[in-house]
Amino acid sequence: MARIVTVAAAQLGPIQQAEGRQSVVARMIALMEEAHAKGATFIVYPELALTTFFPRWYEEDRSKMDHWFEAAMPSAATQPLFDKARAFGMAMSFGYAELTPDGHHFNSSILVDRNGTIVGKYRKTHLPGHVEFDTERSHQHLEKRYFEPGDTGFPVWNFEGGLMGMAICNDRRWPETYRVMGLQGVEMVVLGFNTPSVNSQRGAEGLDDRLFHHRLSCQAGAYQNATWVVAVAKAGTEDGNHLMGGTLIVDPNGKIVGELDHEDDGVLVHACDLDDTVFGKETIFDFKRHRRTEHYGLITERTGVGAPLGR
Ligand code: CDT
Repeated sequence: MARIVTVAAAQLGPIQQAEGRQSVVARMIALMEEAHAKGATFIVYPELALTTFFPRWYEEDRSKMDHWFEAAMPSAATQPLFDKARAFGMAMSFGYAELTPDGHHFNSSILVDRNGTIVGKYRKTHLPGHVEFDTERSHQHLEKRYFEPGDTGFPVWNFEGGLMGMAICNDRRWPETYRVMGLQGVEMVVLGFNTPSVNSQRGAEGLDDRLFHHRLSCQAGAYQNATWVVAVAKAGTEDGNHLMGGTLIVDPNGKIVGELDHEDDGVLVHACDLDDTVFGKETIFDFKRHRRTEHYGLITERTGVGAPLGR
């Protein structure tokens, strides 16, 4: 029997620094209305959905960036989104900058059930970029300055009738992200991203390459773990800085079943059958039968290559 999750990947176009949370939440609600009209029961928004991608801006005094963070969730500004989701019976996931009561800063995302209850939280593990202002780069990417590495690991949740996991942006490039969830039987991974369309350290790596790496990562993660992957962009030009689009949904066979071709607010809806994960999980990626853990120790023992070889 089919286990269908009709998911809406809700891409956000650019959010300028001057745009307030209330305005962004109104845009998110408009996307939710469209998703509901198209039959979706689960909506996924991007990483840091409520604000501009602020880690591109350097600030000497880190505490001056706290206004980009949410000290409570739901907050006054996001409560209307939670209310609308509950009224529609719509489950949702979105990313935001989290400031904990004891002063920790995380790049987080949440799973919210159809009653508007937060049932899962994930904190980004693989923070890209750098800590200090880097004059060598064409633009800054200061996630390592403003966030701490997440402390959640990669849990999966019983959610919407299946096993659901979350990742955030750069996490999607790392096979470990999917495999840790795959080893818990994950059936759908949802993730948001803010990806500059040019590599700040290699200008020749532009939009085509960036989209290629994005698709490659999501498709490989999906196929090698027999899971759906829903990847949602914040896209377009934010205060002169371009973020690529490429919101897409990948099936457990690694094939892209839908992709947005613009950089504005928009939804991509697909009825995902979680039972499509079964064939891969019971055959070529039946981990229990085929994995050889005796040879994988380096994966957790070592972070990087030891001595540089061959040069
Ligand atoms: N937000 C985020 O993680 N962006 C990264 C850019 C990496 S370049 C320093 C990404 O992986 O898309």
